[in-house]
Amino acid sequence: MMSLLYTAGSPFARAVRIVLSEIGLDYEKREETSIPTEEERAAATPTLQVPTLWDGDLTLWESGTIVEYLLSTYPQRPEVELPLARHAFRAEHLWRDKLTFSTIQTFGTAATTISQLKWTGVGIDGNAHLERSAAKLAHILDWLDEGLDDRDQGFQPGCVSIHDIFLAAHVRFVQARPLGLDLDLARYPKVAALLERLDERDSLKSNPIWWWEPGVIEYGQDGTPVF
Ligand SMILES: N[C@@H](CCC(=O)N[C@@H](CS)C(=O)NCC(=O)O)C(=O)O
Repeated sequence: MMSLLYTAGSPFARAVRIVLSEIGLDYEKREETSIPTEEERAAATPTLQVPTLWDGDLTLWESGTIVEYLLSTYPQRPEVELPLARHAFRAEHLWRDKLTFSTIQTFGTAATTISQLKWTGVGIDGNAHLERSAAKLAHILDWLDEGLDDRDQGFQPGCVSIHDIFLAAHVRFVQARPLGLDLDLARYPKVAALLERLDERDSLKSNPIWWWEPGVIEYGQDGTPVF
């Protein structure tokens, strides 16, 4: 059986968990609930980050690489109205799709950098790199909104793409933490509509992102934080 190392709060790992659910793959959930030592993380990946996936003899890290592997290795798609994309990138839009995905991942990296620095005592205001990171989020959302055809479609019309899933994971991550960031999604109506539709999907509901701030130790069944 496959095995996934992750933390409940990681948007990169959440996107991988959503893709595993979309394909209908069972896996051992190696959820970290305490901060691992450097050696423990290094045993899983030299990047010392989550997620890491094990499938047979194969060990993969980097969330984009993991989902590319999953989509191409496991072609089965449960019969739902809007299925998960067959491939990560459409052959006829290869470079456009790759560019869009990399840009969404840069959004995730900027967002998690802001988050990780906040919890180690460095806020956005007055920190030039974090101010630029926050500005980056707005520019990327603007560019992504322009790239969507209309309010009824995702990045790959006719299916749910990894682009849709990762963008949802990253944006909802920012909104579920007191980072001092207001993404003002009303300025990006096509992105906002896409994320609202995705919120209703079983795979996202069964892998939720919940409110977190220092002091939250667990959650009630409905996601209410327990301090
Ligand atoms: N590029 C990586 C980013 C993963 C990442 O940033 N993971 C965070 C959690 S959201 C992490 O493990 N941070 C710990 C660290 O960087 O030391 C991916 O796509 O998998």
